[in-house]
Amino acid sequence: DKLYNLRMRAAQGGSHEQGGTHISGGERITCFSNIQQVAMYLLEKGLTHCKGRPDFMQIQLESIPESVTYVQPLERWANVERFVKEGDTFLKEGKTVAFQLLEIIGIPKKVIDRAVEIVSQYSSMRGAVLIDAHSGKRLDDRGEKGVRVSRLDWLGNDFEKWARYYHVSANSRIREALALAAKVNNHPATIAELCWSDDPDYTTGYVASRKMGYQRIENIKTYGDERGCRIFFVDGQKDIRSYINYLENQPVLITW
Ligand code: PML
Repeated sequence: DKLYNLRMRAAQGGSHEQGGTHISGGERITCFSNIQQVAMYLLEKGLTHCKGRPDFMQIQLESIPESVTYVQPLERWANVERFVKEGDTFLKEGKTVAFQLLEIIGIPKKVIDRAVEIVSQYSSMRGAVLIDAHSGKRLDDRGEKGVRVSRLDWLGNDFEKWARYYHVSANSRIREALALAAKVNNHPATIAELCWSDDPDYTTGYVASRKMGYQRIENIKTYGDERGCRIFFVDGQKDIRSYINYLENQPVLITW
């Protein structure tokens, strides 16, 4: 059966191109008979974002001609609280925990500091910043826009099955974050991902990698802070153009 990608983006103060502030975005892959339902879901997501009312929204439908890649969710799933108790040296503030995890994965401290400094130059980023895991140099040339990971979703009810198995509440935020982390970390050029939300009310973020799975970190940012962060630490030896093409264009369905 033919598949379709639906993509939503919403902004305030004009469109993104006009310099408006990005407030919400979303991606889903669906079959033809579910397009309406998925479009409603994205419409609601864009309208009810806590950052405020959008005055620009775009929902785009496209058919997916390329063959789909099926990817498993990251193997390990943990709330770092559990990790903290096991390791017991990590009884620290969220960001410190995140940076220590990244160091364990193999990202040098100066690269982490440089990456966070690069992201904090922008007030509202839509996409991800790609950072060379060895040199700390930015590898994409997308400025404030960043690289937007697109064409991904869970297959059928697989997220609900996964959530039931792990006793995780089946909310859409975790659904989307896990799918994105699975797509991004499935590519061999990704070494690790660091993410926290631009939603001022949502202070949980994560560090994801093939090495350590998806590690959720509470209190990774201050309540009320509207600056999000999405950094991919990348093996700079790999072909970056084909990596970006994978992130933006390769359709991926997460199966469990
Ligand atoms: C976002 O929705 O903006 C990113 C949220 C990342 C954390 C999701 C989680 O609770 O595991």
